[in-house]
Amino acid sequence: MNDSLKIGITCYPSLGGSGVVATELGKLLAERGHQVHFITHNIPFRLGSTFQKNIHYHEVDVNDYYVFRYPPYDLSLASKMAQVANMQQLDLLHVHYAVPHAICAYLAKQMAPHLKVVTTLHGTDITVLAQDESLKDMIRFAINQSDAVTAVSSDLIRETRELLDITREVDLTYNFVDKRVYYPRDCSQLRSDFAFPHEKILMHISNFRPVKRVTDVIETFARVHESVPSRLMLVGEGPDMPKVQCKIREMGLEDRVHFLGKQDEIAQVISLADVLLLPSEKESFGLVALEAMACGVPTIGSEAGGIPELISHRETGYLAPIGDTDLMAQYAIELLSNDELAAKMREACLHRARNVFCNDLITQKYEEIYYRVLGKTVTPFERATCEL
Ligand code: GMT
Repeated sequence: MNDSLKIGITCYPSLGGSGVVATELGKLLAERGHQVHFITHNIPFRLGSTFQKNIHYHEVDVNDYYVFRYPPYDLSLASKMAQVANMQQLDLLHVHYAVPHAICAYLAKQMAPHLKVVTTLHGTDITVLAQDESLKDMIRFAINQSDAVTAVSSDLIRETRELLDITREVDLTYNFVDKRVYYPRDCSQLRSDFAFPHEKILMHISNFRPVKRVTDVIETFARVHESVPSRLMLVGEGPDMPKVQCKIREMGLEDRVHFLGKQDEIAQVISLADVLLLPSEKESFGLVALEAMACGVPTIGSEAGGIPELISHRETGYLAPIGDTDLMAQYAIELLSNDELAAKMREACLHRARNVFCNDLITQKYEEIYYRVLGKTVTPFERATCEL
């Protein structure tokens, strides 16, 4: 290891792609010899509870004194960040999701002036929260005060600049997958529990929030099923679930749809699918489509946000305008009724995931940003090479 760092990481530990990316990054940095300190209100769910070398966990306790109508989580977090930064002599704090983490980091820095702050924007912290006039100025302030800012797609960088009128440099750091975890799993046995051999499997995985447009998944599936014998697997849970169940009943598809609820072994589950559907209204990147790609499964996605940077149209999946379920169904039928095309796309998926979005490349990019903000010149270390 050339120059190991002490890095604090704050993220949402129990939900969302931002927490997944932050935790996986922390694990990879620890493997590369850095000391990683998670500062969160719970153990990040992807961390697991087993001892891991170079990984430390600092729990944020929130004071709930009776005069508080709302326990001041943000202040407790900022205070913990500063304590850990001073006690452990952290070099930097990497916060994932601007609200409230970037502003808490700013406050912590006032109490630990040596600390550098790197903020990663993940999507809805800008596309939804920066539209809220009561938060907008604070988000802009936190971004401008960070020593480095990264965003998970070029589209998110564009939207951040437009919405917040920001001119500062923002580094592009795509989501990534660990190729040791995300690869095509053998699931021929398991598949027979869900579909007959002649049937295809379409899948959707999300938190079932309105932004995911899960009812578009049902409409698309209904059309596909008219031409191609198929099943739909829905993975995840969230507020739109009752609406989705209602739509499935209305369309008479109950016996063709399987609800799997929340699943941890995503690589295993995705490997069951022939195609993933991601018709989101907003999606700064679409981590789940990358997870699918790494398992050799193409995605039919909307043209929202950063999805077109991830999915190469007609090569690793298809892109359609938001809400155009007719076109999405047409693409699915084209793919599912042509085995040769499906095999070609599968290979293209594996190649793209491993070459463009591989863990080594993106981790190295984050490392370079850390060294830059710390003003450290490091001996050039071996460039990560990602390949099949
Ligand atoms: O998908 C979600 O709604 C969860 C959200 C989050 O807060 O973690 O995901 C965002 O961050 C992910 C990781 O960078 C991206 O892959 C998702 O595209 C992004 N979600 C949206 O922009 C809606």
